[in-house]
Amino acid sequence: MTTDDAAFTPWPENLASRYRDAGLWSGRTLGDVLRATAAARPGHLAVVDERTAWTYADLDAAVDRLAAGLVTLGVSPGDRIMLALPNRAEYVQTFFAVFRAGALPVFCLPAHRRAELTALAEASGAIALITVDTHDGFDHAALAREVAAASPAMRDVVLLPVTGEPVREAVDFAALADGPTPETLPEVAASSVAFLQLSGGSTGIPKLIPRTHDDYLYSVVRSNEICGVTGDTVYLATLPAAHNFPMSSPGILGTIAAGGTVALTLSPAPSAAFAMIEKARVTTTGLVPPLARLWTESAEAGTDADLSSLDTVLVGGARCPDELAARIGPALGARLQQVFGMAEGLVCYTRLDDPDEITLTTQGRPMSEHDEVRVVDDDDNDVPAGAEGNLITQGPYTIRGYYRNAAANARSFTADGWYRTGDVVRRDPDGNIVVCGRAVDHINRGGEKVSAEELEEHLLGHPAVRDVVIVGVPDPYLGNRTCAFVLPADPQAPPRAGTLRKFLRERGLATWKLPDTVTVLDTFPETGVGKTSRKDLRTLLTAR
Ligand code: J2J
Repeated sequence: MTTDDAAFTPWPENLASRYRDAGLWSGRTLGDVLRATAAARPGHLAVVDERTAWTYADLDAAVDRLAAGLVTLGVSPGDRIMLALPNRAEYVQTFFAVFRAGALPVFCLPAHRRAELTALAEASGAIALITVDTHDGFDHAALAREVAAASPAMRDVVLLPVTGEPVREAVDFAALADGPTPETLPEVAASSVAFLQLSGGSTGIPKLIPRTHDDYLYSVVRSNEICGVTGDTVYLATLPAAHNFPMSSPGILGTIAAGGTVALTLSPAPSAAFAMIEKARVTTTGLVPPLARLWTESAEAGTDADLSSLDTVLVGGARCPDELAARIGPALGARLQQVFGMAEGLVCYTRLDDPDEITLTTQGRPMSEHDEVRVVDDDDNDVPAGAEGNLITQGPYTIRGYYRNAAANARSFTADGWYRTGDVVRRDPDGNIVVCGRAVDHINRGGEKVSAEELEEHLLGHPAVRDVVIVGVPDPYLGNRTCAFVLPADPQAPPRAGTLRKFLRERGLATWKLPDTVTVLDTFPETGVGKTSRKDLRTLLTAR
């Protein structure tokens, strides 16, 4: 690995001054936003989960105490801190505290396991991991210790107890969050990197996405305008809160910027989520298509829960089938808003006053008039209007480079810094985008992204596997399911699906990445180009 890879690639000066002059980059930090809302409406309910309810005054003070605890622990401005927390009120407290300590949260998922967390620790150089002791029957404390032991830069593991058992060898969250109100916290510049988001379906060195306070806050405030978020909004974060979608489209941060209420559920299942909608009078939420289908079917079958407060349901993360799009609104008694976004930046929305034909069949248009999008062929030439092509983009909240990853930057950005989304799209005359597929990289499994290459590399480590190709196959529920086509080392003793899944689990992979099916073949189909191209093979196997 080279040591001089840039941690952050700035916008070219002409664009940066344009965004600043237009007032898009406001010079405020995410920590400032919470401070301002807490001053404006201290008594308003800020965050509610299954067992906690905090006003803005409560939240603001809790954030300050935890920030002070982090500073006392030795956290310095610019440090990276991994967060792998379930959707609880303390999650919101924690990332704001890390912001106010001047450090950078690395938004990991509670579903991440050893393979992912150690790779993220190495790529980010994180000095601490904040996680829970147990969640969903899994021992996160043991995992955290394994990750810390394997990560030289990591000094501390902070555990948020769920069981109430004292946790040895780790810093106790409650003690850390219970310190005195700090005299001073570091000054944080709005132009600095606020956090590192994760790119879906990364292979090898994880692609970490550095987002600044200025650019992210703009995306959040603009999302609020388009999604009609106000101080009366109650937003339900039911997807894992670390994802860019529930964080910012308009999400938790949008709601806090507007002075609304954030509700969180540990589980997105209709039973848990519908109960919270009724309890907190939720108005707005964001769902991936498989979850939208589950909720829709559940509501169509009849529910006792009172969903009448629900006003807007955002659906995105993967292509929402037109058939499902038409059912969501009527079933849930809410307006559907499609969102096509990415943690690297660009977010497109259908508008609340769009006619049905747009809302139900397109993924919307860029949220900012300063977003620049092009649809190009493989040589980066613009395709004719309305034709399919690769989407590339630049704008006031789209990154110009990944965090310390020159190889990924060379692949994912044009020479003049436009981001190659990897999405194949077409645009209608009004600029509405329809997502047609993916050109590269990952399988979109119901909104969670799976890297075919990463899985292939792991499976090649199994002695019974001579060769393997991972393919995404259309699935009515997930959009795509993950299929492994395997050539066995010994045709008399082909590996079984269960064995391979167990093997991947033991290698420390998150469950959503395990292949849904394993098919053993004698040979791979000929690609007709002599040399075996995995991409061609994937195309062939998908066509099967
Ligand atoms: C088809 N594909 C979509 C959609 C994302 C809001 C909403 C989603 C994300 C997200 C996000 C899609 N139809 N409606 O960050 O702020 C696929 C595309 C895209 C990739 C990005 C947000 N919405 N996708 O999903 O970083 O392939 O962000 O490039 O996780 O998801 O994934 P991610």
